[in-house]
Amino acid sequence: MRILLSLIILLLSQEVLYSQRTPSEIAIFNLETKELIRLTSNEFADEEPEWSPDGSLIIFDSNRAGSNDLYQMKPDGTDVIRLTYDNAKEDHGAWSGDGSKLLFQYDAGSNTDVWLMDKDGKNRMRLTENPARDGWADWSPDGLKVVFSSDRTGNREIYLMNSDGSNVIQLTFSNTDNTDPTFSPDGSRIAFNSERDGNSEIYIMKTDGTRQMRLTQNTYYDERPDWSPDGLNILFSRRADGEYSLWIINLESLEEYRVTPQNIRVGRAHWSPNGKMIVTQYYPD
Ligand SMILES: [Ca+2]
Ligand SMILES: [Ca+2]
Ligand SMILES: [Ca+2]
Ligand SMILES: [Ca+2]
Repeated sequence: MRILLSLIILLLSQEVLYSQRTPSEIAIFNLETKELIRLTSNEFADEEPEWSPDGSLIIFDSNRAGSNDLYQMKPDGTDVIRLTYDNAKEDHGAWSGDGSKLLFQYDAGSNTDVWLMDKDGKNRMRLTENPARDGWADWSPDGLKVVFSSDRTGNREIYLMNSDGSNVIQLTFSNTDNTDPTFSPDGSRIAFNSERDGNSEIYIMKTDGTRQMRLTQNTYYDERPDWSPDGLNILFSRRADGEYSLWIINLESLEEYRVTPQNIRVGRAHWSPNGKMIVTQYYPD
């Protein structure tokens, strides 16, 4: 009887977990062959993958062990290692330029903050301490600065701080949501998305917040920019008619094209260091 009861409770708690996040997988899309290779296969939400700077590892987050945690694996999907172990929600991992550290978002239930840790999960350190939602963080290539998004003024704006959490500077002032900031490979600019012009578009700016420039202009929801390793293009997600696909825009010509076929449902994505592949969140069903 007790075993049966435990089983029912387990099934109910699993049901709650499933309903929190849509089941998804991590996959690699080859830009040359257009082949999609699936790296995970389970009923849990595997999300937000990012390739390590040397190409040897992929970090992602998953709720496969109950609470959301960060994991690493090899780019062939083997050697999966769990990096965080507590009941809080850890997600949105980002590699430092030298591959030694990870930024992540930590949510213990009340709000989220930006934390960092060594790539093996050791030496956790809190960078923001604010009742607002702070997260979506990315490093400058030299590791000295961290850019992040926070709703501490009421809507999400982009902020820059030193990588020890000191000297926080607000970069955007638009009264609409601005998020997903990411540094260019040469460290001179930051790409982000903003809803200031009606719906979400991709923007770039200098790292002091000046020279803000819109790249996309359409009625679709454009978000999650990621610079190509050569700095010439930006990969982003576009939601049209409820479906996400990946697009690339050229920074010189502003010409844009669809990367993934319309029948492949994808989410947040990042370039491989050699620029030939993309690792992405993928929805098989
Ligand atoms: Ca999964
Ligand atoms: Ca956790
Ligand atoms: Ca916070
Ligand atoms: Ca748009």
